[in-house]
Amino acid sequence: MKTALITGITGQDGMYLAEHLLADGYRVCGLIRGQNNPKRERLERLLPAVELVDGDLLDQGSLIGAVQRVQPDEVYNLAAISFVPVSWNQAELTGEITGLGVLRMLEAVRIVEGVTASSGGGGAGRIRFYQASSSEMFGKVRETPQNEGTAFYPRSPYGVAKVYGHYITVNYRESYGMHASSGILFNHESPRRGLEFVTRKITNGVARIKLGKQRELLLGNLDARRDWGFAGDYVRAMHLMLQQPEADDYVVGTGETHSVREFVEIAFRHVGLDWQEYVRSDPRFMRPAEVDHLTADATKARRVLGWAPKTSFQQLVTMMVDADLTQEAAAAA
Ligand code: NDP
Ligand code: GDR
Repeated sequence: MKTALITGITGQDGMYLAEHLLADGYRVCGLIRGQNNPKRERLERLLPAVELVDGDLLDQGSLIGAVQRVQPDEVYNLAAISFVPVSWNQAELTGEITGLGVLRMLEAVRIVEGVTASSGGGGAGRIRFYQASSSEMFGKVRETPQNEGTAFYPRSPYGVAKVYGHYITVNYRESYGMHASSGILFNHESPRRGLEFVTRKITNGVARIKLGKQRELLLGNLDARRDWGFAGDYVRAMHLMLQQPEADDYVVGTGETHSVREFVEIAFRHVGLDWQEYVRSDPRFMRPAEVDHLTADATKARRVLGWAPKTSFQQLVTMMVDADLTQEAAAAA
């Protein structure tokens, strides 16, 4: 039986990945932070098979202790400050967690395995490492679509921190021969997405408007375009990366791009409403520097990993609206 350690276990991807690995027969351990994390109880209820281990990406000793205790075969580093607007208000903290946190996780693996530079180059160490890199690294895109060779041009402190995380992962692979892979994932969503992200904000807003609990939906830039997929599909790609003989970098996305406006239209239409009657523009949700347009070229992931998304854009939007309708109706009862 293989053992996986997942950081960011309480987040959207952490939960889908844990489910995927448990179904595959893994022992799954999750790093959880804080003395009274409100998400602990929910996680224990939904995924009782996951073993929780205390630790924080800001605390090197706790990460070494976690890797020592768990003795994982695979480490998935999903923890981060992941909401882009927060990164302008808390730029230093974002650098510490989303950027330097990756170094601390890599160091924890390296120290526990006793890997040194002189032992590198030949596939040193047993533990395989996954870094959750992001299409936000492409930012103001240098070419369309974006692949593993596309130059980075991040547009937020979050994107800059992710570029550090990506390159330090590549560097540990090259310096120490570690099996460390970087998944450059494009936006992926689900009914478990946090309410602050635009997709879930829209689907939750649509459900609440339909049920008469909310009158309008305030949004920022409707023209931004993203390559949106379903999170449940994307965690399969993470796992496949760590099953390859060699570590590498992979772009993961659908190759289709849609505007926020299109997402809004489909979501409102699904419940029989005209979005123009409810959506208002609010400058509070505009960003100091925007990422206008992202499209993935996931040819390498398809060819090497045999990975392909199973959920269409339309299915994703309607799945999320339906889930929010059910949840909001139950909350009202
Ligand atoms: P979420 O925001 O849902 O989850 C983030 C997780 O990080 C939470 O479990 C959170 O724990 C944890 N975390 C935050 N700070 C710390 C810390 N100091 N120590 C330990 N844990 C911490 O993100 P997603 O699941 O959506 O994304 C997972 C990863 O993938 C992130 O790194 C994100 O940046 C990246 N990514 C996501 C994409 C997407 O579209 N979803 C696309 C590309 C990359 P807590 O509950 O305690 O706050
Ligand atoms: P993003 O996701 O920044 O791409 O990062 P988000 O859903 O926050 O924004 C997507 C686009 O929608 C526009 N937008 C709004 N966004 C929010 N949150 N709220 C609004 O009201 C709103 N109106 C318009 C934004 O300007 C933006 O262009 C996500 C995160 O999961 C990152 O962690 C991850 O790395 C990237 O996806 C890939």
